[in-house]
Amino acid sequence: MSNHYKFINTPLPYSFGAMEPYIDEKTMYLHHDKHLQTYVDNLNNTLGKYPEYQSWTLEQLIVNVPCLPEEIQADIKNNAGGVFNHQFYFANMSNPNSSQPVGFLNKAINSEFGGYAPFGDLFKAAALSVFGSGYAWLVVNAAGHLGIITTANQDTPLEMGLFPILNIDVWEHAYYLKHYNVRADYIDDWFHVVNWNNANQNYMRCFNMFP
Ligand code: MN3
Repeated sequence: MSNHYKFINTPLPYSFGAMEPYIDEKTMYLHHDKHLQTYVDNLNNTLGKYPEYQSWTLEQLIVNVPCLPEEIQADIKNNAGGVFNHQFYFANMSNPNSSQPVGFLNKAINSEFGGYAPFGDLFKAAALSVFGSGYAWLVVNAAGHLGIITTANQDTPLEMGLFPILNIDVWEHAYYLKHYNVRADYIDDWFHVVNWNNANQNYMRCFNMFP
């Protein structure tokens, strides 16, 4: 995806059915081609009327919302956030595997959470605690430590000065077709499709360890 206007909803690097049986093909299709597409379209429509912001990157738009004209602030916040959060979510998935955290991120999870299992429990509890629509995130904070946070709607960790490593979308559209109202089952299934290599690369990038 180009990182400024006109934003493009690039195809997923895997098939819609690639996360079966944990995340179903129809959900992946609707989530990417309909939900994410709508955020991309809405963002482009708004920026189409404001050429002065068309060179801004997605991240610049998100962190500089207060600098934008008041009449488009909510629009940009929701839609740029929606594009960022979904790109991040899809990039952090890979074909079902039983893998666990790898590399430097694995070491950090072990030292800061006491291992993968306690981390998983905390992350699941956070994802379950989101009231309404939102996300749970693994982030690096300003002190360089890992943390688990939740965000509402299409808010992002960027505007909080946090560096995102991994996220799970817990809006109902992310799981309702397969898991109905049982978000806990969706979270358990999602752990099978986490792309830990990508998460580790995010972590390394945060500390400039990534080539
Ligand atoms: Mn979503």
